[in-house]
Amino acid sequence: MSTIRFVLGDQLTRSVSSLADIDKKRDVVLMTEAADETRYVPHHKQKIAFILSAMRHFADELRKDGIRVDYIRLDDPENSGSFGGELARALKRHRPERIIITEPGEWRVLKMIQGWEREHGVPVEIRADERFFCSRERFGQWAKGRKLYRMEDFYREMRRETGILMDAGKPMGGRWNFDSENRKRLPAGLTPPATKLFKPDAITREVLKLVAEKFPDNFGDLDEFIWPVTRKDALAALDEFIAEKLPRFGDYQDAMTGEDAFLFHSLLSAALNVGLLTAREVCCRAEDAYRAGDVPLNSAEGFIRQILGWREYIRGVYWHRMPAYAETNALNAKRKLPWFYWSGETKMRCVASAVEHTRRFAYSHHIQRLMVTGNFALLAGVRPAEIEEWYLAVYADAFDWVELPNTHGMAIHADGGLLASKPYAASGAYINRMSDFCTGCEYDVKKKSGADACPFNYLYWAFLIRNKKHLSGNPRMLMPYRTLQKWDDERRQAILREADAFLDGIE
Ligand code: FAD
Ligand code: DLZ
Ligand code: SF4
Repeated sequence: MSTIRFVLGDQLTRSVSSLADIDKKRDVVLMTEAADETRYVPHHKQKIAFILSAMRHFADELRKDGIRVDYIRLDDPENSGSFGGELARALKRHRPERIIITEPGEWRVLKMIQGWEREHGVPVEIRADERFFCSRERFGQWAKGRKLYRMEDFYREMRRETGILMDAGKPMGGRWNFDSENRKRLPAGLTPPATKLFKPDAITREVLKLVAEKFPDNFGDLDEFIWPVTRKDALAALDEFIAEKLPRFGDYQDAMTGEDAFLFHSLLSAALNVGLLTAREVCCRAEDAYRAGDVPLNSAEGFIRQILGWREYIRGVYWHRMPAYAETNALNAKRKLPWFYWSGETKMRCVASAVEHTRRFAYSHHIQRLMVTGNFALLAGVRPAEIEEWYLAVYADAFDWVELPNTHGMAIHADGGLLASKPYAASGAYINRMSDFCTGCEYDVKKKSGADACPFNYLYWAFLIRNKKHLSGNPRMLMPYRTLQKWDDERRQAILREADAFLDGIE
């Protein structure tokens, strides 16, 4: 039976389920650069270039393996611009008896694919994406009957099931979690090793030119293109991370500095999310390095928890709760996204630095995303859909299944606490403790109010006052609400006025 095997831009794994049983003589792989996909949010230029270059390299690798690939380029004059349109054209060219595709990473695309059989009159088999440790069904079993989902519970089950970092049924080192040892500020004099960057080859250079011409007004720079676009390069990035950075990953996981966007982070999320690496091989490499005595346990565990724990958990929540998940707005957040998320023009040095890293590299690390840009959006009450679109657009690793729960649930608490037990709201003191941003900022992190006070300070208290009904009963929020209780009404009103004046000023 001849088959079209449709491979999407984030399915660039030779063992992806849609290619598992390919008949090289009769089947054809369809891959398409689709204008609709490049513009459903205003993607960072580097994100588009990364995906298109990785797709073109993957198509070449399949061809070298003797597989027939029908690859449609963005600038092909016949290109209809959509997955459905390109499938319709491919059906005329190849007249297959069926279509096989691995389930996509977005609810929006899944709905599209589910309509194809009816639309095109050809059987469509949608296969599970087996590149994750936890299937959608397995997550459903775990979530069943739980009112609240907690990553730590899920993570322990994943450790038990996979045996990763386990010894005779017990967690290695006698503890599940070494998070308390992973909160160090970067000490003066410690320079993180340079991050391996990849010199664009001819394919990437051609894509960079195409993106520069077709998307001149999109956010982001193309000058420093940092992403591995082949499996070979992604494996080299993994090797280098394990050898050079993983040993200190744990200690400085939460640290931030304006001097270095990458610190001890792996920069592997983009390669993982498009399929150049698998989660299993990355976790196994980290575990092996620990077993060989090359990295301490707090680093190996801290890193593995991000992938085996957070990444799998986030995906589980997405598929288990969509589409209703995206619709909630538990804190009734209504403000527009400030323009400085795009321009970087703000006196808040921490925010300006996160936006600068984002613009240069389509990257900022987790704590910048969560505790700087995410925290600001939470405190300011930015409308969920607007801040979610920003995160989906600006990061090379951003796909809906992973971006949405991280933003909607973890960063802005729009799911009312389904995913995180308390909002990640913080005043300037947290940012000051974990970074060097406040030194040299025009605002004073020690000041609680006044024109030169750190805006995170009064925004934090105003956020708590505004959301008292929703949050004061949360046992993890008792401390700040006890403090607030000691304030008289006039003081609370003054804070609200100051916060509103600042936010209105931005608008
Ligand atoms: P490292 O710090 O080296 O971590 C190792 C790996 O762990 C990452 O490569 C990633 O695969 C995984 N990981 C770590 N934290 C998470 C997490 N919370 N959820 C899922 N995987 C995780 N990650 C994305 O891959 N795509 C996104 O679109 C995305 N959007 C985010 C939006 C917000 C508001 C927040 C707070 C986080 C978001 N994250 C997202 C999670 C995390 O910030 C990135 O995975 C990480 O910064 C990628 O950099 P790294 O590869 O250097 O990660
Ligand atoms: C994000 C993206 C972009 C920018 N371009 C393409 C593309 O040209 N072709 C493609 O197959 N996929 C692209 N993607 C990823 C999709 O938008 C979407 O996230 C995935 O298909 C989900 O599995
Ligand atoms: Fe950010 Fe406030 Fe520190 Fe300035 S003082 S860098 S605004 S936390």
